[in-house]
Amino acid sequence: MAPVQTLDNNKFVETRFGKQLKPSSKSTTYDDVAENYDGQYRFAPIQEAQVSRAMIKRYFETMYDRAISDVVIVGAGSAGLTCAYHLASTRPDLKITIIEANVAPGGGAWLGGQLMTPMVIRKPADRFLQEICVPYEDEGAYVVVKHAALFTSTLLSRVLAMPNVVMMNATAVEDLIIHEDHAGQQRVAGVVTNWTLVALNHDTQSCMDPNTITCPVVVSATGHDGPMGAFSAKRLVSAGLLKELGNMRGLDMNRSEPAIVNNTREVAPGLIMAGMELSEHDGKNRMGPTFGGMIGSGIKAAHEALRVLDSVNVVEGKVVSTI
Ligand code: AHZ
Repeated sequence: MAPVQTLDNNKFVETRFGKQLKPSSKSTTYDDVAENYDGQYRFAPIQEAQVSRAMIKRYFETMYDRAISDVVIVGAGSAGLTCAYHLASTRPDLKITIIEANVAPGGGAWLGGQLMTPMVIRKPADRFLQEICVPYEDEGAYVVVKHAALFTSTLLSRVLAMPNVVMMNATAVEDLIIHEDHAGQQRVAGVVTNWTLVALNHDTQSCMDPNTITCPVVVSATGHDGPMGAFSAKRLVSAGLLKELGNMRGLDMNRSEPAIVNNTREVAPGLIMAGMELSEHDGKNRMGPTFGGMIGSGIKAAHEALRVLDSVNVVEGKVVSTI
């Protein structure tokens, strides 16, 4: 499948974590600038409008560009971020856009269980920790990262440093684009977005219309709880594409983790579901505070996305035929 548009490779440099943005070549010397901590620290001069335009230009150019993406990932928890990392590093040519409703990405992966800091990950998902260079203690069947935030902040920084990834946080997916495709099938063809603060206020203000991102594949990893948990699973039901929610079952670590990883799949044409959202869709057990299943599901979702992309022809973000 051809990417929607090619990325400008001249802007990037190869590092041990893959391609990263080159530092800007625009450097002006200001004589009166000084990094001096003896009371003489002096900044380069700036106009307020420069700051505004520096943000606005980049943000809205990015939005314009990503109105057509190759893959949209909904939710930047442990499953969504792992999917983004695997997908973006395997296919640096794909435009991957992450939409995260919260201001702070990371979902529930800033802590382990009952607000404690260590994070438990069952083998073989420890291989992913080695890949992204997160240290851990090996306890045999499982490993422990000293603080869940070490995992999440490392993963987040690796993902955001990749040139083909864009993340829009404080932005909610509040609906799915659903088209009839070339074969007459209902297909998820993108996402409907709004600022989260707007999405949370539809019952206090009259119609505040959303925006859209068109793409051939959506990966939904919105978790099972939180203000918008299991968003796409619930929308599939109300859109008539799923008869009813399976509803997440009680905690069983040994049943849950393999079930989530092995069932991560395209649940409706164009929509792959990953992480704990799948437990609500399928009626699978929860695992509580062990995160190997989220890593495995994120990687499986990336494989599924590539399988879908390789099986369709896409024009302007729309699937026009199968290969
Ligand atoms: O903010 C949500 C979170 O960061 C985001 N999200 C939810 N709805 C959204 C929407 N638009 C945009 N409509 C949305 N973003 O999705 C992210 C979900 O992260 P998570 O950590 O809640 O889910 P996960 O499946 O990646 O990880 C689940 C971790 C759990 S829960 C659990 C248990 O309860 O037993 N065990 C584990 C390991």
